[in-house]
Amino acid sequence: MTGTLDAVRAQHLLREMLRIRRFEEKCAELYSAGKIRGFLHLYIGEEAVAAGAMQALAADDAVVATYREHGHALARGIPAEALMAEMFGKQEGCSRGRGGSMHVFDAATRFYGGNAIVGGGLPIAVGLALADAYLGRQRVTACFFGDGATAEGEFHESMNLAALWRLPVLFLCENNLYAMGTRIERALSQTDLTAKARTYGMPAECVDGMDVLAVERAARQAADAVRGGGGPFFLECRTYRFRAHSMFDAELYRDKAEVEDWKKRDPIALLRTTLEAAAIVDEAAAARLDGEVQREIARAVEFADAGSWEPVEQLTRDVYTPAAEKAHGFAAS
Ligand SMILES: Cc1ncc(C[n+]2csc(CCOP(=O)(O)OP(=O)(O)O)c2C)c(N)n1
Repeated sequence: MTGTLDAVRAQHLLREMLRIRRFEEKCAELYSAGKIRGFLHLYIGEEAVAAGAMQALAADDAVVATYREHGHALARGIPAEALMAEMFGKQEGCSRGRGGSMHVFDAATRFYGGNAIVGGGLPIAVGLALADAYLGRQRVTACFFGDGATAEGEFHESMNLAALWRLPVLFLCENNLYAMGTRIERALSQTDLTAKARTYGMPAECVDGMDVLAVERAARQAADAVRGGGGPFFLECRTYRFRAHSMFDAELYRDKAEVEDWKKRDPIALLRTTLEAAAIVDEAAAARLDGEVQREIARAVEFADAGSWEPVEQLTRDVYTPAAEKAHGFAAS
């Protein structure tokens, strides 16, 4: 392992996973304190997927995610301050506070959501990739979605068109075994999602989604294949969420022992063990890193707290109406 382990990159991965973990732990606290409202879906346990996969993307690639997307947003490069302000609903948020937890959007990093609709991001990703193909741009669109989305019509239509037109989409399926309270075997006739993807005629692989180094490696190979004109690629990442589906979930559908078992393969602890064995990170260095990350998150909370609410007069900004059309001089057709 040591021979193939790039120390700088591996430490970066550790930092990214810690940033996601600490950000979300703080969000859970702030939700209970009433600072964050609406729905809140935590990604804790799944950090290796976003942190690893995002390394395979270039700045002008696009990312599409689900409602469990704080980790993707952070790993994609949206600053923690802008993301936390978004969580608070403040206008300093990356989506002016209009998206909130489930609809994070950021044009600067080509982050196209955040989508509350299960499977809703898939056709968006295919559309983005179609535009790139038309314009001859060598870009990749990475599309994250859960196992639950593979039962949706949008999944089948998107897979079909992406394969048929050989579009540059990297499908990243986060198989955490559950769709809310429904275990995969109760909802899917084909539970082998990699096999399912292959039926569309696209290459598909499965990777241990708790092992960030494995995810990074697999995602790089997949993204390179897509960028090289190979058409879409499906990567299934087997993972697990340690927390409830959302803040309103009593978790009666799964065994506590199962959760504890998966926690033994906590992606952050797994990488730390590897880095300690390779003498890349020791306890003091890990504590220092954690301290830096905690300070970054504390600054983000301060920034969000000091932020402002959008004035009521701005309520119709970005809303398409005949009045706005007139005011901005759009041509009526
Ligand atoms: C079209 C649609 N149907 C149902 C729901 C309700 N719903 C919200 S989350 C969810 C489960 C999704 O599971 P999965 O895609 O595996 O993602 P995970 O939550 O496991 O990350 C469902 C059914 C929804 N938001 N959209």
